[in-house]
Amino acid sequence: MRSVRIGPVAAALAILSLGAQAQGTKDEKIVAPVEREYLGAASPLVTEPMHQSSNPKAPPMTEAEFTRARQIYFERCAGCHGVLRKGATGKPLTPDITVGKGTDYLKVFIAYGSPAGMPNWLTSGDFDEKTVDLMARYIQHDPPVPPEWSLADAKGTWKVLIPPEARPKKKMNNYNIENIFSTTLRDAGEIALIDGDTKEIINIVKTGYAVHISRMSASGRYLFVIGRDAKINIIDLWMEKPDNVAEIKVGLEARSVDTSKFKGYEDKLAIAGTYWPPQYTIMDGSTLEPLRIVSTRGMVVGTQEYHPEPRVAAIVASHFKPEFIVNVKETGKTLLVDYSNLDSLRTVEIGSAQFLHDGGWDASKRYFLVAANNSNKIAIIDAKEQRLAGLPEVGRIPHPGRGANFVHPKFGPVWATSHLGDETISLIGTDPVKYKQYAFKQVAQIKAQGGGSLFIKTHPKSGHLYTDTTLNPDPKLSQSVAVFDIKNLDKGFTVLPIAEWASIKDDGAKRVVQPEYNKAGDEVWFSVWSAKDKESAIVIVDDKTLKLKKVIKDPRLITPTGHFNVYNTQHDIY
Ligand code: DHE
Repeated sequence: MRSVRIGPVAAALAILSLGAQAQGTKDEKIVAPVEREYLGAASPLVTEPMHQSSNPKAPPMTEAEFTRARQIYFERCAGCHGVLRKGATGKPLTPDITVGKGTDYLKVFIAYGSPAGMPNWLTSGDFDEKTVDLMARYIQHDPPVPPEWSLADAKGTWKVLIPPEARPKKKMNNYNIENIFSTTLRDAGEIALIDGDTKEIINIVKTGYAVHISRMSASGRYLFVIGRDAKINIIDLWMEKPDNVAEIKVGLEARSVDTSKFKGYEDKLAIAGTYWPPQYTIMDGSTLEPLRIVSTRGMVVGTQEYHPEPRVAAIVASHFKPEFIVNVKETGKTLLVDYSNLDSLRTVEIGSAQFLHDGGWDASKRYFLVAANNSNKIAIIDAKEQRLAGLPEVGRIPHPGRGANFVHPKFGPVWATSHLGDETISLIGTDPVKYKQYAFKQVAQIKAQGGGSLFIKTHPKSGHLYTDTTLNPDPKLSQSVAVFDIKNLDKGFTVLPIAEWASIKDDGAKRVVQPEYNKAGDEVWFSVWSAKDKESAIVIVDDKTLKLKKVIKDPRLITPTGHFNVYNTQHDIY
């Protein structure tokens, strides 16, 4: 193990304090690397110019050192500690806290990490001693603030490539549009449109940097894609060869997009939430013209303390009212934004728990269930009565994607989530009429393969429930999935060796991620995700027999991760 040079008193103090944290459970030691890997993606803010303001109480830094440290911070640290270092899933690192601790003390934490999740940057080999020292000094200076993003900024990036009047008046291709898949090609900044019937690639479309999710318009014609750099593209599936028709950048960093689905508003509006600046933007649904920007800065649920950068996580469109359901991570609030009058915007604010992340509808599409991931809870929003229906405790770091809905023989309709931090699947009852005693409670926990799970999925026509273990440190688990028979959940699971079935020759990570059904609900697609210079693949499983049906390989399939079937995404079927 390499050592880091620090003063003896500070070292003793720091190690004492680390010792106290080291009593974390065995579980925590497994969770830390899994979570770190998940949160560790470089922020697009890395390349944004920012002003250096020096704190006279902090150790000096040259401009070159500050620039280098800032770059490392946004590549490695911002995902957990926040852009302004006010703390998110990681601890706050503002000068009022860090200056008092001093450089030597901070160096120990950076070098050796903590069982609560702080990586051991020196001993892992990621940082050398000089970098540890650089970062310990950097975090004692005032955090540089990235620029804001106004309507004028958004308009400056807005391009209508094909105006609505020049677009097809009817479908101009022979594709079975409802069974097209949009697959994220994460590190290529592209999506692959794949024909679900023939398994052929229809088009590879350029999108934003490290593209994140795809969503469908209510009519099923327009596909919306958002990149981590907050660039949105609309793809028109009616074109002879479906392609981009409009694009815009709604900020500097983002993850979520959706479109209006309430009767009378189909395809009319789109919305995107940003991580930076912390706000959401409502746009025209066919051109992406930005219409309204609303900040999410405000008070945290419970403590009612001000938070300067509450990031926007999952957004869904309500089926009950002309509303977008906007989940704000750090404040732990869900905003029901009425889009029927953008000049007089009405919002219902529902507080639940901190770090809202991802989620989906129950089968009736009345209740939206969203993971408050670092609170180990699921917030259940009643979209009809605009209130919190429940906030059950689940396993460690729930991560449902959109979750999975099925009818349990005893508990009736349930919604399920898997977890990043443990091997369980939690079932939550969702029928308050016929199964009142189980509604909005965790009614069962099933054991699956292991922690590090990202997504779980089923389909109304399927008798199976699939869950991945993408981020499990054991390659056997990260390269396979577990399948349960819904009628016999107690009987355990079958393991499908998805990566092995892909027959990839090289030594890539081959992480298996995100089960997604085809429209008929009789096939399940998985990505086999390796680094961008290694071979990846898509593996399709026959849902009835659980046998391999098809492997799609193509040099253009670079880092495939999420995939979205048009019909299932359009109708929120999962
Ligand atoms: Fe995601 C959904 C944020 C890392 C694949 N991801 C989401 C959503 C959010 C989010 C807020 C919900 C969007 C919605 O429903 O409107 N994701 C983040 C992060 O902040 C995080 C942890 C770190 C980062 O730097 O981005 C992160 N996500 C990842 C990955 O590493 C994944 C596995 C691979 C990738 O492509 O980047 C990944 N996230 C996905 C996918 C969904 C998603 C496939 C959509 C799931 C669905 O079924 O709808």
